[in-house]
Amino acid sequence: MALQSAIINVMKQAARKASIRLKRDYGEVDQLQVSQKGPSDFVTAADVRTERILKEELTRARPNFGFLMEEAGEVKGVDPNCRWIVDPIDGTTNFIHGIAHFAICIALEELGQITAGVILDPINEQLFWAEKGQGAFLNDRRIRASARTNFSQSIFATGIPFNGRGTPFDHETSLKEIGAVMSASAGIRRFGSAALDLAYVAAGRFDGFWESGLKPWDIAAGILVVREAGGIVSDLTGQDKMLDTGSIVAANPVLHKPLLDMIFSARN
Ligand code: 2AM
Ligand code: CA
Repeated sequence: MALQSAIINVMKQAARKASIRLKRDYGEVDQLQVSQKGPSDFVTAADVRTERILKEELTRARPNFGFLMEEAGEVKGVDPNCRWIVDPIDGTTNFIHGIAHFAICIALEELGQITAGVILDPINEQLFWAEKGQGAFLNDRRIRASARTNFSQSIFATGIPFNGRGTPFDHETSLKEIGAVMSASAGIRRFGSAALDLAYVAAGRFDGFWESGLKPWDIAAGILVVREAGGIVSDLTGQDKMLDTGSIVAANPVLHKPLLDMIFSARN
């Protein structure tokens, strides 16, 4: 059983509490698929409600901390050094389509450093979590990035731009990246939740993951979970500026550089 601090307990409890209603909402989405309007408005309401529950729970436990949230944006706290970075549903498109692959994400940022992260897949009851210096866990089990060293036997996840996201240049660039990696690897996966892609790298399921155009709440928790699982994380230029640039390359220690180099040369 993993050692847990008070703060990680607060984060897990907030995520679990928010997930109860979210799971019920997800059950209803299927019913809405047939209506012409579709479930989008309903899902937006679920998103906002989930975020509100998370904010209430986290505020009750740490009244002075600030927030950076997908829906409500930035909320300054009394304590300027500590803030929660929150994504109520990462993988919203999956949620809308009744695909059971989405997550609630909470990260704690202290003095600009991510010190704790929680990614909860409520449908599959998989809670990925990490605290700085304490290792990474899936529920109560320690997880580690994969030990695979052969690129051609490795699986890589990515996210690709879609209608409404990214410029034509981004779409073309993404195709070049995918072209390079698909020819050299055992396959590419596109599951639609950057947070769970990172969690799967941490658990050794994916050997690596890359994506551009992401927001801090998509990746903040996952960056720490991957690192605490022994993986390497950088942005697309190899720097530690993922939250600023929105680009990310995460992989096990052997495959990170080959993946980064491959993507970099495919783009340029
Ligand atoms: P979301 O579900 O919270 O929107 C999938 O490629 C990843 O991209 C998901 O983590 C998804 O998070 C995120 N994403 C989807 N649309 C986005 C947008 N317009 N801007 C930034 N990130 C987006
Ligand atoms: Ca997200």
